[in-house]
Amino acid sequence: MSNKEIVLLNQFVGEKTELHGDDPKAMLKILTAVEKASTNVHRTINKAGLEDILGAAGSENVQGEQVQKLDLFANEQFIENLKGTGYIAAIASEENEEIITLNETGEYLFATDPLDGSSNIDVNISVGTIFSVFKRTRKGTPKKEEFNRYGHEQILAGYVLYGTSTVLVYTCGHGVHSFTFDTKTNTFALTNASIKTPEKGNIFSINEGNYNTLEKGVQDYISYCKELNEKGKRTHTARFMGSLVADFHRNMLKGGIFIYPATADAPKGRLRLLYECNPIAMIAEQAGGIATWGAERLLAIKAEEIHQRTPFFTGSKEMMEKALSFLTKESEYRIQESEKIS
Ligand code: AFP
Repeated sequence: MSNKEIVLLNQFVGEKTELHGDDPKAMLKILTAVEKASTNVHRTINKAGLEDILGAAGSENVQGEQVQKLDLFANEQFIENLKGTGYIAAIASEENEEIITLNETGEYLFATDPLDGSSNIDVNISVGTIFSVFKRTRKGTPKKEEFNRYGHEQILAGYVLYGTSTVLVYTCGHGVHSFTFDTKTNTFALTNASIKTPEKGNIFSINEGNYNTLEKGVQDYISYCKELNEKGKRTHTARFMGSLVADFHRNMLKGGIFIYPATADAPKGRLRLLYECNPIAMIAEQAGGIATWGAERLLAIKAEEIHQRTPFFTGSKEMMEKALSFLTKESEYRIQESEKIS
């Protein structure tokens, strides 16, 4: 093993102020809180099976999904640590129907899915935390409507992937940087600055269990991915873990496309705009990829409510362009949404 120079997350954020927007001090505080919360989540997830932390907590969240004990633990960690910064006015979390006020004088809003993919925890598959930060446009008691913002207004977006190692990835609009958790020192160290996703790729990630309920354009794209080349060999490979952060992270590094379109069960898509798709879309764009809801840039959508869902297509430029070329203009959902944006 080589002895390369170690740059810790707080050092990187503190020193490279030009990469951290208008208020680098606030970004440092917020990212340090995210680091602390995700360190606790990492430790607890790693004890899954040994302690009574697996399984359902016995309630449903606002999406009607079974809340897992670890969902609640992760939610508490982010709330507690962000409260301590003084910078966050309110949090919109997947786990809470209403926003949670942290500090009325805080200048920022935080949206999060504290533990995405949590239905996978019991079977030891990677999960993630996804987060997004907006600057407030008003002062005083935070209101839920303040979260109704365009994705392109995010000033910080990121995720933590609790995988074979735990990795924190973020952008403040000046490149995507990733840090790996060192279990010996309990710190996150820089492992990849200014990540760029390959322009081409061959991984397609979609839940094909939904195939028969998908619009024809998406079905046709899936068939295209399954075509063989002139030598009779496959042209693409399929990967879908059911854990957005893990699926996206792999595709960003290797080149691929992730699709969660509208389905019969979820006519507006399954994933949440504010705290799943927006942050991932900002990372995707910053890495040189594309993110859309099917017709236009995802970051051009203005949220109408905190738990809003959206269809989501993101990935490497060439794969995305090909996929979008299959989508017909006739999709009713797309026509309605396009009208709202234009
Ligand atoms: P859970 O957090 O309920 O496990 O959902 C995970 C998720 O939001 C996202 O991470 C996956 O890509 C997607 O749902 C999987 O949904 P399907 O089970 O419908 O494929």
